[in-house]
Parts: sequence; C-alpha cells; structure tokens
Amino acid sequence: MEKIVEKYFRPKLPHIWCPGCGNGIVTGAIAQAIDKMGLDQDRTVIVSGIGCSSRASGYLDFDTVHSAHGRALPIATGIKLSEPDLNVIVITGDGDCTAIGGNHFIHAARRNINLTVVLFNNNIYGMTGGQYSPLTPVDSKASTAPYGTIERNFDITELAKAAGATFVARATCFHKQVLVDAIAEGIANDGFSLVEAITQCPISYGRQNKRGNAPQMMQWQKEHAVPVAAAAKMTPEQLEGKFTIGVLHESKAPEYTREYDKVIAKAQKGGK
Ligand SMILES: Cc1ncc(C[n+]2csc(CCOP(=O)(O)OP(=O)(O)O)c2C)c(N)n1
Ligand code: SF4
Repeated sequence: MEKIVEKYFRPKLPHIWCPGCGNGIVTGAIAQAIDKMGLDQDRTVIVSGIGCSSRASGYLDFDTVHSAHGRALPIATGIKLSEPDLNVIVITGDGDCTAIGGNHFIHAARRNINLTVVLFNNNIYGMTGGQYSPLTPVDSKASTAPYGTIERNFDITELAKAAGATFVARATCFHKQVLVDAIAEGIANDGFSLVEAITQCPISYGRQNKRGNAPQMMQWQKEHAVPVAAAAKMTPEQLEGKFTIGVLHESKAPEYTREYDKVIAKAQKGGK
C-alpha cells in the first residue's frame, strides 16, 4: 500500500475527511484497481463532482477535474469524446450522482460510454451536514427529515442496469478486495460501468441514525452484505434487510465513442 500511496497520491496534501470516514478506503481501492489494471498514469483522467467524496480527485496524482455539483458525468463525457483513448474514471457521491446529477447518470448509462463511475454511497449529503439523498434508506433521520425520511430510496445498481449500464457491481469499505476487483473489472469493461462503494460516514449519517462509530458501521457492512453467489442460494426471507456484493450485472452494447466515430466518418465522406 505504501508504494501505491507514493505512486498515485499527490505528496503531503492535507485532507478534509473526518476520522473514521470511509472515503480514504474507497480512494485507496481506486488507486489499487488502477495499479492492478496497469493503466498509464499520464493517460488516465479522474473527474469528480462536489462533496466530501469528490475531494478524492484532488488527492490523486493524475490529470484530475474537481468539477461542479452533479456535473462530473457531462464533463467526463466531453473528455472521453474528445480523446476516446483516455481512461476516464468518475468519482461521485450519492447526492452528486443520483439527485442533482441523476439525469446525467441515466443518460450516460443509456449511451454506454466507456466511463467507470465509482459512486461513494454514504447514504447522505455528508459535506453539507446530513441532508437526505435519493440513496438514504427510507425511515432514516436526516437534517432535512428529523422525523425520518418518507421517500423510498433508489437501488442505484438496479437503476443503472435498467438505464443500460453494461457493468454493475457493489462492494463496501469492509470488503476492500471485492471493491478493488470490482473497480478493476469496471475499468476493463468496454462501456459504462457503475461500482457502488458502500462507505461509512460516522458524522453526518452515523450520528443522526445512532449507527455508532466507524468500526461499528463497518461491522454493519460485514453483517449485511451477501456475496452474489451466496445470495443465489438464499430465500427472499433470508435476504430481507441485506444487500448483495460482487458483480451484479454484465451485458454487451455498442460503445458510444466508437459509434460517434462512425458518424464522424460518414460526415467526412459527405454521404448520409
Ligand atoms: C449547484 C450546487 N448545489 C448545491 C451545492 C452544495 N453542496 C455541496 S456538496 C453537496 C452534497 C454532497 O453530498 P454527496 O454528493 O452525497 O457527497 P458527500 O459529501 O456525501 O460525499 C451539496 C448539496 C453545490 N456545491 N452546488
Ligand atoms: S462528513 Fe461524513 S463523508 Fe464527509 S468527511 Fe466526514 S465522515 Fe466523511
């Protein structure tokens, strides 16, 4: 890990994350997955939105864009379209990706553009003090829902699949190796990939919901995550309240930048 930090993190930058925050684990997993895939550091771009999680782009030593809240995907789409040979990885939070950025998300998935989205799901708007997001589990406490949320939360993996993503996986901070492998497979996929990384926010989510400290929140991840192979042998009753981890969906579809190249070729020939 020391070598990974030396190679892929900008040196001696102070960070803003609270003690026990899971964002460091997810960011480390991204660096490990990049290393595992042997990506060229100078041909890899990391784009993030705004939020605690989106600060990760600033800590990683690549060409990075720390963009605007909800807008990581349109910016990443522009970068990928202008230079399709670049590896483009998107870092986003649950609010950033599924609320203000929700429309961008479904359309990037629909286009099957070759981007790898790592969604840091801490179930809350961490940076702004605990407002609920579309991924906050129903009945949770939030600063905007002191009596509990009444809105049903998305399962973002199902949404991604329905919208057309060709690789969908989920892991947690506790299941770090599953997370590294999922991100690496997402990078390898020739199309739109979503990796949902369940991460603990002991401050803005944990406190309001009496979820204990960071180790207790990671213990919860351990106890509630079920690997897909094990889930296949369980009854719906046994799976009640649990979630699956691992690769959840893989499919094939034309990749957007190559389809776009065909349009360019047609236009250059002058025919329709
Ligand atoms: C256009 C715009 N609206 C709102 C904000 C304020 N804002 C900053 S971060 C954030 C939410 C972050 O939550 P999330 O995306 O879940 O990331 P986290 O902080 O939990 O990692 C909001 C609403 C902003 N910066 N820009
Ligand atoms: S508020 Fe939550 S998500 Fe943000 S740095 Fe602190 S623990 Fe992490």
